[in-house]
Amino acid sequence: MAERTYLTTNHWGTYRAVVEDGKLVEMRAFEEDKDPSSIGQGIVDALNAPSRITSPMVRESWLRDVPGARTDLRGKDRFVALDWPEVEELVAREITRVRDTHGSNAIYAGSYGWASAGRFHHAQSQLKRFLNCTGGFTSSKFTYSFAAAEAMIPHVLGSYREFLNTTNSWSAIADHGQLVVAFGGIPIKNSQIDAGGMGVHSQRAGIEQAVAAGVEFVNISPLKGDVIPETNAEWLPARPNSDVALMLALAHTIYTEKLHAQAFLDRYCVGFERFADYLTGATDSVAKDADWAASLTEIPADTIRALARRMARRRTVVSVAWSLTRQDHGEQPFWMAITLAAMLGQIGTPGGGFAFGFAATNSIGADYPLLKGGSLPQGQNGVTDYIPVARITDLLLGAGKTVEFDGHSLTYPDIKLVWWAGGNPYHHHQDLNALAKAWEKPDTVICNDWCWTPTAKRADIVLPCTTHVERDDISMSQRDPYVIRVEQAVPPPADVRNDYDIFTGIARQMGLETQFTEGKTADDWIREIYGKTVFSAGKVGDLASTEVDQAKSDQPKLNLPDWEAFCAKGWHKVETNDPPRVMLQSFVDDPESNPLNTPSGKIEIFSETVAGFGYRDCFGHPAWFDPYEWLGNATGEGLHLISNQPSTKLHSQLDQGAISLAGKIDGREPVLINPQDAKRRAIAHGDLVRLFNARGACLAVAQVSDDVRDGVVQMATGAWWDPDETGMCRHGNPNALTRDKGTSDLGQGPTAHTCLVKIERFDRPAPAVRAFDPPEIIDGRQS
Ligand SMILES: Nc1nc2c(c(=O)[nH]1)N[C@H]1C(S)=C(S)[C@@H](COP(=O)(O)OP(=O)(O)OC[C@H]3O[C@@H](n4cnc5c(=O)[nH]c(N)nc54)[C@H](O)[C@@H]3O)O[C@H]1N2
Ligand SMILES: Nc1nc2c(c(=O)[nH]1)N[C@H]1C(S)=C(S)[C@@H](COP(=O)(O)OP(=O)(O)OC[C@H]3O[C@@H](n4cnc5c(=O)[nH]c(N)nc54)[C@H](O)[C@@H]3O)O[C@H]1N2
Ligand SMILES: [Mo]
Repeated sequence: MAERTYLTTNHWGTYRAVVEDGKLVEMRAFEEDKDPSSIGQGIVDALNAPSRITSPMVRESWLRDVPGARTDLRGKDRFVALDWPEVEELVAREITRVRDTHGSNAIYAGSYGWASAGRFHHAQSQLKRFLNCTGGFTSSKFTYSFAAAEAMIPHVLGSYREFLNTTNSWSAIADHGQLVVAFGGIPIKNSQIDAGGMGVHSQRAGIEQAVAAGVEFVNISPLKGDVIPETNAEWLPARPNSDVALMLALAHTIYTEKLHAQAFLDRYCVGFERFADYLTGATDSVAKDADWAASLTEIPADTIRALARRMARRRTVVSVAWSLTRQDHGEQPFWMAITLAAMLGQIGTPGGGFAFGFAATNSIGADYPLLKGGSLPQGQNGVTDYIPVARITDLLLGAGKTVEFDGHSLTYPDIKLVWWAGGNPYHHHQDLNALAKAWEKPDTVICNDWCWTPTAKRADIVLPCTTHVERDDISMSQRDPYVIRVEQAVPPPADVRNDYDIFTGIARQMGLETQFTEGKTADDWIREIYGKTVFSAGKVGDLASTEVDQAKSDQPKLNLPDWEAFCAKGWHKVETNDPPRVMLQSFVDDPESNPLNTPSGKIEIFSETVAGFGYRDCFGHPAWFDPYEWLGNATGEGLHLISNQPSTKLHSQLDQGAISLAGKIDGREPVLINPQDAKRRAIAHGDLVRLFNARGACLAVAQVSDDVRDGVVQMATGAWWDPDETGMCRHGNPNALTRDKGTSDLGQGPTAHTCLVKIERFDRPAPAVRAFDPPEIIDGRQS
């Protein structure tokens, strides 16, 4: 059979898409990638499954009546398949109506989500550029990944992103480090992916390099499997959400035994004394010592003291997983980790200091130079209203309501139109039953996607787009050495379009085509984006945005091939011979000449700015706050639910594909439960169970295992939400159970990892899973 291969990349890696007789049959690992992820295979059978959306659609009541009609039928109504010109006209008319009657801020298009990895066909960039041409939209700030840190850490270090991208590398830890204390582990499952795609998977080799060099690991997590077995890590199964108590106790031992680096604190930090008064209990009569923490964390006091001494004696990295920010008071763990590392005095040394999120993506811990990729310009947003990203339900219900956020008061606009392209809020948001109620509020919901996700099913207008294997693009990640020329492998279904073409068509209806396209084709834009990448790489090649930053930057120049040479080979690997960079080294070498971008120019262990906000849930220094629900206040049969990232997919993407389906049991999500907890509830391995709390319920299949500590159950995110009439998800989406509350007035981040549930055997007949069924569709096409 005639076989052809095409190079393609998405978040989970680079592959040779194998096409036989015009059909995608396999995703073969890119020959450079020695540790490829199987996630990419999921596209093969998903591509043209019944869950594929093959033409534009409008919800029946919306079409028959007016915008806003029977919004309670979203997700239940039939859809009418229409021709593109008719749908373009409907959309153009609706945007114009909402803008002219209510103002552009009545359009919410934060449109949070991971979409696909190509630099040009990036759904959010396309949507935002388009809406900016129409007058703008209410946007969102920060990410679900670590919103609390995005708000908090700039007050402490002057920037967050900079320190995310310059995390100590595994090679530096292998050469100089001795101990990695990993709060939330170093979960290899998560390193399969990267935001902009990647050429090769390097995380496992990095960890193994450190292991081979004799570096020791401590895994502080409810899950034993949060580190690879090769690390031989000591497992401290602390109670979920108790990390700050543990860090405080480590700090207390280090301080009271005078193991702390006073000279470092004096020269590079401000406010340690005020923090120390809290630590010792001088301010609140509670010494945050190992005995105090032992009851909160369920880690013995002697173990805590021994670990503190070991940390002070060794070259130690204090590593914090991003998950620690996605919990109540998620501002505190990173701040406290920085404080602890400052007390050890090893910040700015290779193999010491702190690290945010090893293995959270492939590139964190890699040594490569930072590549600043070009992107599609989004233009100017005429609307200044925004929300902290996870306040979507609150926004839809709360027109005119005022909320606190990082020292500001924000007033919610009245949203009439919601537009999502490249995200799945019915996967990512907490308390989905509450979201579904709020979702009835806007007049119109528009969704661009390629498959019938729960969000697409709950839209009024569905605009079907191409997938990453159906279009040309280029792909690159900031800390990955590969730039990939993505080739279209197969044609899309006849009535499916690139997001760019979808927006071009609507822009044409509104007389805005030239403004949107600037007269350029997709190919023109892709080439232009590559050109910008070549330019910025040659000029400086890093994150530096101003001339001053660029002049100061120690980043080497990177030379990329010209467009023709790049396309001829299909990919390019950026190489430099520079030694590994060390986070904060220039600051530590010369803090006067290289101050941090904080008010004091130093690390702010006490922040006058934050103290000045006067928040009751975030003080001027890191502190312990009881989470709103956790094992510390659980009554009766309450268990802590960890809904972490799935190993078989990226969020909800490709949940309908073979790789994700193979990880399910009888088509449902597995839930990990400890033998003791299972026995107490007469639950056996493989039983169908119901998880429930006051917010909702879902089904799952019990997997009894010692790899999860007692009192905790673990269920990955990403199963497409499939509620029955009572709101119980038949498929196993944990966001049926999680609470929708902000981390604090400072960050307002999501708090999925703070959640108590009960669990029982489900002895009724098992209901069929309908998650991947398309809605009922009637054909309204003229042609
Ligand atoms: N309980 C719980 N919930 C969580 C988390 C947790 O730990 N626990 N984690 C949170 C985190 S960190 C995140 S980042 C979020 C992730 O949440 P999301 O980013 O919203 O999840 P995805 O499933 O990646 O959604 C991307 C959507 O884009 C679509 N798509 C892909 N390519 C294209 C394209 O080219 N064009 C268009 N128009 N659409 C496209 C996909 O089909 C998919 O529906 O989830 C959050 N939710
Ligand atoms: N395969 C795959 N990889 C992914 C993703 C995916 O969907 N699939 N998503 C990507 C995205 S968008 C993000 S933001 C990152 C997220 O990266 P992380 O935030 O690191 O991801 P999680 O898997 O939610 O959490 C990591 C581990 O933290 C532990 N944990 C949870 N709560 C606590 C706690 O209170 N204390 C302690 N000590 N440990 C705790 C859990 O056991 C969990 O396995 O992953 C990325 N990588
Ligand atoms: Mo994320």
